[in-house]
Amino acid sequence: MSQTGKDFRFPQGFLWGAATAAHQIEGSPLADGAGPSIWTRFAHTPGMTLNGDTGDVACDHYRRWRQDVALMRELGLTAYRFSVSWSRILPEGTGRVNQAGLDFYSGLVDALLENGIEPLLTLYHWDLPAALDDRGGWLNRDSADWFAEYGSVLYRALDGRVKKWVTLNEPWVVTDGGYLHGALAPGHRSRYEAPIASHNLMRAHGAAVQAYRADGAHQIGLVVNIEPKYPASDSAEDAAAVARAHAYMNEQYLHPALLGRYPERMPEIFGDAWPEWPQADFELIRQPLDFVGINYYTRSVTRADDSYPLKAGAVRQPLGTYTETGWEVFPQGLTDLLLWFKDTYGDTPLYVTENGAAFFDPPVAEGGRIRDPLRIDYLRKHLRAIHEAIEAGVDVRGYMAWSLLDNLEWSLGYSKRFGIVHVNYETQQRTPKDSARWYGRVIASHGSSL
Ligand code: LGS
Repeated sequence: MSQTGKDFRFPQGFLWGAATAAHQIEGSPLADGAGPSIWTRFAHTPGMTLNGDTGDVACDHYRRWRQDVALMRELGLTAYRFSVSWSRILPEGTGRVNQAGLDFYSGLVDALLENGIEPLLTLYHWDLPAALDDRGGWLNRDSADWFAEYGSVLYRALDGRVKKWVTLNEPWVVTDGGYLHGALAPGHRSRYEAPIASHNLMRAHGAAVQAYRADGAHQIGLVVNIEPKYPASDSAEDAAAVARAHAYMNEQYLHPALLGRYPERMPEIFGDAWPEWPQADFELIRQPLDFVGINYYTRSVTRADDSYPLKAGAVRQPLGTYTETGWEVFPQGLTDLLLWFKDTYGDTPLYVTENGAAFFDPPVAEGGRIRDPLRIDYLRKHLRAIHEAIEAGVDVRGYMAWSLLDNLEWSLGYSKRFGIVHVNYETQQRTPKDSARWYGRVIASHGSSL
């Protein structure tokens, strides 16, 4: 029972996990025959990441994975979401398979299963093989075939041991960061490229699901980052800005995947850069999904402005609480989103596949303790928000905290710590923060102690 007197027990079989991604934790990007990815290249381009931080070492998980699985077991996790680095498996992106790459993930999956931890495997968490970027990357329509080929190699090697597969992580971020605003690899800035990259990502998603139905027999889904948009005022301009921002971020990928069409406002946002798409593409994109994963961090209070090309921006809340990355803590938004999803798309099973916060953590205290009460507060409030949605009838089946370990936050380098476990980047020592111990107790009580 929690301090509020309410019992927050979660449904039987609810998965309690933590999430990571290959480029952010593994290190050794070129080991054992792997090819470079766009992130290896991007991070080694001067000026692209804070302090020039790269993923060359990261959390050295590629060599310390056994210890990391032991840590997960110690915390009592029942699930672990990780991603596979495509260019470890196919160094040129297509064609020749690198057995050593498959062996690495196969060993990891076996160790998870031996410890009673269910693996959730993400095929694409942003690290496209550099060889495929040289062929146009996501701007090339062939990318759908490349991705299905890569998926099939993994399905044949791991399906059965892995029973939950994710095609793409956050196609919105891949496109907005990688092709529209250029802050993420491959660093393009083009209103004309962005819709094409998005569309090909979704074609690739569809092709990988299709391939899974041939080569796999369990569950596959898509992970999107979505955030509710609330109007900054009651003006008609702000209402229109909210509608644009909502279509752009929340519906641009879910609509084609689940309804087989784009939201109507897309041409309004992209103007003459929005192409006419062949109808057959939507038949490929819209494949029956076994689940959808939602990554939730914050909300946006939105107003009309002259930002390009959306003409909508976020307004800082004077009374809000903000994390170290400048994102407002707003747990109610997660309940709202889960209810919105059910209303809009129906009863597809959902997982919260990422949720968490970067806060300034004090140094490791004597006895190896790290007090991070703000992170505990963040996680508790969001878990309660999920519980509220479940009580209201939304089928949420699991929760993955972002992240298991402090890690490489893309262009922001090692400056932001999201882990429930602290990583000392000099020694690679792992130290569970108070939040990790707290989460372990929540898991042991099935949520009752929230
Ligand atoms: O590390 C990433 C986490 C951290 O925060 C992870 O690899 C991604 O999948 C995911 O995008 N992550 C993340 N997203 C938060 C996005 C919030 C954007 C709010 C922008 C407000 C100005």
